[in-house]
Amino acid sequence: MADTSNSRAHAPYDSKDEQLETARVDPAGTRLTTQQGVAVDHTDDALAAGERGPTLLEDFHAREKITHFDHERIPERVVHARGAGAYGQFQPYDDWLADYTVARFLTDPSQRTPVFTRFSTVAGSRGSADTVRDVRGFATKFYTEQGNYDLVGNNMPVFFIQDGIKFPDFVHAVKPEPDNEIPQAQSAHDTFWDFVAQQPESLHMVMWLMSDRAVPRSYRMMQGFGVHTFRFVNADGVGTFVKFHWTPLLGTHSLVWDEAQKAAGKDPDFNRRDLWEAIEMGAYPEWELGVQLVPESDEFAFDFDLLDPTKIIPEEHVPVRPVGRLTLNRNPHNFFAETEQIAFHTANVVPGIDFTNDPLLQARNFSYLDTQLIRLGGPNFSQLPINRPVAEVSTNQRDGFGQQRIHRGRTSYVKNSIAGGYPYVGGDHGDVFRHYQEKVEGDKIRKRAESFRDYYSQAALFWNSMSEVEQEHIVSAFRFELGKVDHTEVRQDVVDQLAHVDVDLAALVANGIGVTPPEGAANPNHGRSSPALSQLTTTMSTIATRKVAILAADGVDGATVQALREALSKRDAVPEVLALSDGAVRSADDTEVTADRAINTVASVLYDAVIVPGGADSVRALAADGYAVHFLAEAYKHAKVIGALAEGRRLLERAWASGLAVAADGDRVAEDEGVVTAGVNGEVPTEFVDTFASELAGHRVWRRNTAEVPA
Ligand code: HDE
Repeated sequence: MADTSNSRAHAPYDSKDEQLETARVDPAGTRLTTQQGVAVDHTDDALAAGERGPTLLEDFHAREKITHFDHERIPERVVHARGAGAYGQFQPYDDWLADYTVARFLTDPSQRTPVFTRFSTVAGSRGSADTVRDVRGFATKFYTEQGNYDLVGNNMPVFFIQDGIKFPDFVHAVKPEPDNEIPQAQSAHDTFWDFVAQQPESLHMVMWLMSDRAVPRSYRMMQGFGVHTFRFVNADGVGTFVKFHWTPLLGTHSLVWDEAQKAAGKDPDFNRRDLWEAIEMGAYPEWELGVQLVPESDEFAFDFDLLDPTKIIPEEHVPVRPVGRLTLNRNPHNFFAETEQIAFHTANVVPGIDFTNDPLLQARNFSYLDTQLIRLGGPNFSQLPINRPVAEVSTNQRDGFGQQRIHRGRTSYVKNSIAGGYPYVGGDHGDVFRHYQEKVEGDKIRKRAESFRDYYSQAALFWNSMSEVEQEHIVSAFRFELGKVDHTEVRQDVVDQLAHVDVDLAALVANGIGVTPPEGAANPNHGRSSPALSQLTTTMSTIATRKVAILAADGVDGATVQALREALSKRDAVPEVLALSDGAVRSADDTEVTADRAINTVASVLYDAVIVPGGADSVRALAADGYAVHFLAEAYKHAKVIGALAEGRRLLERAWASGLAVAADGDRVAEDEGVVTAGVNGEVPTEFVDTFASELAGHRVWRRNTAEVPA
């Protein structure tokens, strides 16, 4: 169980935790003071001239209290403002990577490096909802013995633009429009799609953004990517190109769009809460770090440029090789001090990891330090507890807002003789950072490399690699987003661009948004695919941490509920009994069944699956409750696994009859796909549990046709 209380009852988890402990404070047993340590015995009324008189300026306590409050906000991140984070550790499996890099935290299997990982959305402001259609940030700070290394990635392996100078344009286009600040945390508006139409290099990333990747079920079920091609450097100074991949051990899974929109209202903290709760219950999220390695001699072996961040290296060409395991196992104590004040920077590298000339990465190496200066108020932010390395820090940098250290001595320069030459400069390769030596020459020009010009091939590769249901989701997403664009010519321009990716896709989108479908393929689709790009290939056999709602009212079969709880918990799923009101329900044999929540305080979109146990009275009561019936109907609509036992099956019929499943011609529409039933009370047959679990492990019942089911 993670410790989130304020008092420490355990040994430090790791070197970073030990260091953080020196900064933690605990109000237990203390009395209230001012910031100067002066105790006060009255904090409810300001000092005033008489009972009904004016407040006095000399009330330093009131002034201090209000002044601090007035200054409690710092600028939110200009992008990735909304996020959540956790501590953990990274450990390599073995030392094979030592042939390629001198970075010890990646090559010494005895090292467990402390980390903090922050996940985020990109466009929304700090208070926006979690489940919006957006890219997700996946940033990890490794507090290594050789200094801090930050891997500041996303859950999609490519980016919208090729050169960092376009970033302000891109972000201005996707953010709320400047006249009325509408819409919040959405790309479904004119300026974003105008940008896309004008900037075809964004198309590959836009395909990812319209895919299910943009609505993750959980941060714990997301892949992560370093995006750029980076460079490893080994003990001989030899470089190797590298792409970083994070693979979640629970598989990569998403919400469906209708569900995501509803979850944004039912629980705006959906992803944040999920991460927090999983860690609290000891179900620590885990990812495998993998690398794709390309020898420098193969720099030009691909039909795209390795320096172009709008391209992937298909895994079928260069396999992802496993390196080690990231485990997140502790929640922060204080959101502001830790999650808000953490400062990531792509240029925080350690010996053995270096940059390439990817023009997006080069710009990031400027931007991330620069942005912290305004966000965290000056050049000493690396001394904030969350940002401090565990490696020894000795610089000649002094002064500046918020300096926390008291540097002794008379020298703050090198070389010096007065202070014995300290801090000394030097060390061996592998121990100190030495920039990779690369011969560079060229004219001073503003020009995009010709090798960056193919905007469409990999967008088509992505499209071709999707399963049928994933393709359907992409088409619907384009229709939804472009359907919110007022300028018809922008809609048309985007469709015309899509014709370069795939003419059928362009036509399907055009037909949904009232613009002209393309007359022919602007570019013939090359027909290639990369199976690794489909999320459906990531399904695991586990149902660990999946939330299963058990609907119950008075008269429920108590033994069934108990057996369900046990069977699901045994498989590490999270069963919750939902009742018509909080507290408990009386079972058919008059025992008490604890209700975890009242149905009207939650919604089906917050659960992965639902089961209705038997008990005639319980089912009758549920059938008479709109929330309960809707809960079931909506779960069905969102392709979730549904289970029903004995009389519980009648609630399905009620939900079907409620219009859920009656088509215009009066036929029953609901199929039994993904509906698992058993006729018994008092026990839960093994076959029922096995089938239910295997459907749930598949995440969703995609073979179920829900098109005619009302949303
Ligand atoms: Fe960022 N990005 N970015 N970005 N980015 C920031 O840094 C920027 C890019 C990413 O949890 C900012 O501290 C530029 C790619 C993440 O704190 C800022 C360019 C990728 C986070 C910034 C990019 C990312 C940020 C805002 C184009 C995926 C959140 C606040 C040249 C590989 C980190 C801050 C956290 C945050 C600039 C492009 C990921 C302004 C100029 C590509 C995960 O510095």
